[in-house]
Amino acid sequence: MAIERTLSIIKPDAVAKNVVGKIYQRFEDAGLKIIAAKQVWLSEREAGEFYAVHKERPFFKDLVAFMVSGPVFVQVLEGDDAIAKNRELMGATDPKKAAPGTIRADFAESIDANAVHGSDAPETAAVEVAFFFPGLNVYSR
Ligand code: RTP
Ligand code: MG
Repeated sequence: MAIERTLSIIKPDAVAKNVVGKIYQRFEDAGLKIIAAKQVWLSEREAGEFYAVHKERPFFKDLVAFMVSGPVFVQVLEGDDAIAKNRELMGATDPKKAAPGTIRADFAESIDANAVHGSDAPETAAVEVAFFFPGLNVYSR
């Protein structure tokens, strides 16, 4: 399996719930290394740019409003099959449909306030990592 990097965001609801450490523990227990991390409070412009693929979707406005409602923690996870592994740890987008034991099943309230974001493919992971950590390849090792 390939060593990959993926972008993870702990969204405002989970930060407000004070479960950042519990979520980090799940990444580490699954063998994913947190190779970069920072807390940021996104502007509307940044959140809109980050989720630009969803610009035409009916939920876009609510999504952006939610993502700027408080600070988030952004991290790069590295490990074998990191993109799929992180998506598995996260669970389904709607926490009501998320498998038991996943982050969203355990910590999320609704499809809007769903605790975490994770890149969904190698192409989006590369773009999203560069969006938040432009110097990463230079400085991480
Ligand atoms: P994310 O991008 O945040 O990791 O979530 P995801 O891949 O599981 O879901 P995605 O389809 O990319 O949607 C991005 C975020 O938009 C909100 N959403 N709301 N009301 C709705 O039908 C709806 N669908 C999506 C969710 O907060 C989702 O995380
Ligand atoms: Mg997505």
